[in-house]
Amino acid sequence: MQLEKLELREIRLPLIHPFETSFGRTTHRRILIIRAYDQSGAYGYGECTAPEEPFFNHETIDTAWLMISKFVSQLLAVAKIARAEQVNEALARIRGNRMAKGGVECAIWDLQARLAEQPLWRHLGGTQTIINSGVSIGLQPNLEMLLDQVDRELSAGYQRIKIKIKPGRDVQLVKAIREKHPHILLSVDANSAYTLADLEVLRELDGYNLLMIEQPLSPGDLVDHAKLQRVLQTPVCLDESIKTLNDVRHALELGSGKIINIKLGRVGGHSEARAIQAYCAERGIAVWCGGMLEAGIGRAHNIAMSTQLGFTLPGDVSASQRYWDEDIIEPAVTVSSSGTISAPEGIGLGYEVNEARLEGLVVRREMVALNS
Ligand code: OSB
Ligand code: MG
Repeated sequence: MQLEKLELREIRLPLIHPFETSFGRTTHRRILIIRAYDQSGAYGYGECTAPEEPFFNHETIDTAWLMISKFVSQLLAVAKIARAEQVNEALARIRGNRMAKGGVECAIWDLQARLAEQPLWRHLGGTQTIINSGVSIGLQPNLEMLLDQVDRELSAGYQRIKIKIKPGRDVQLVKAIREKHPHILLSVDANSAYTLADLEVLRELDGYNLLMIEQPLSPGDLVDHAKLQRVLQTPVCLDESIKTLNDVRHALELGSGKIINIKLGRVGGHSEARAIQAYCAERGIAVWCGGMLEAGIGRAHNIAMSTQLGFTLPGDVSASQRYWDEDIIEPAVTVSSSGTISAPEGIGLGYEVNEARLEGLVVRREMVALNS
């Protein structure tokens, strides 16, 4: 592989339903699509998961665009990358900005899989051809709408329900769902909205047989998460806190949680994600694949990643039709009535990118040369 250029395109895609978390509400996605070209003319696709605003972590689509066009491109040009496995290391000098780096890294993995004429998931060493799927339900306008949404997702077959919570909208939601559905796999995600001052509420949640409590405290608070985990039966799952394999090692050594949510963008791409799942698998720590409201390209990368053996819990990767009127890939991602997604057999991502549809959504573009 000899990289030639990166094509950056921003598309705008309205969500079918607004998605609300403790940190904000999203109605329209602005998504950065990256295409990495080889000298031969072959290319691979990546989707940067940096959101519109810096409320999940520090990154946004605009900071990612700048990082890629100015710094990622420079380091890639100097490194003369021959293999996707080298990208993570070549970009290590850029601090943080993992969603920016990850979008590019994923595009280069897709390119390499296509050059090898293999499905990306096989190329990455994945072995699970059936992926277990759950849903993440945002904060709803009222309890009735939440309960209806839970019913709809369960009838569709999803294996696990996760709901968003925030202070003042937590225990009563969980209690109402548990009364209707005593035995389903149910979890909550706080997106860092609590502190140890909220211990009483978190202890109350502990009484509802939850599969996990995801990211209750601030991203940097591994010590406080450890204090919390010591007094809870329910496993704490870390999302925002995990940016690297080293973060996972620190968290597990401290006892900050028992489950790890892996997001490709947040950890900077497939190499780091793969290393994290291998590290956790060796230690019997369950991992699952998180989501960032991805369009089809990001969704397909999440599916490829989820075929790795360590992904034992149902993830947040669900059907395209829960998000979009029409996805940018064909076929759209679908979920079976038993809540599973099948790993696709086509080469690369295994889904066709609908270039005509994608081009129709583009609002900004830039070509970045990689040969210095
Ligand atoms: O914390 O997992 C999260 C969406 C945006 C930002 C953060 C999160 C989420 C989700 C949705 O929970 C997952 C999805 O459906 O893509
Ligand atoms: Mg989360």
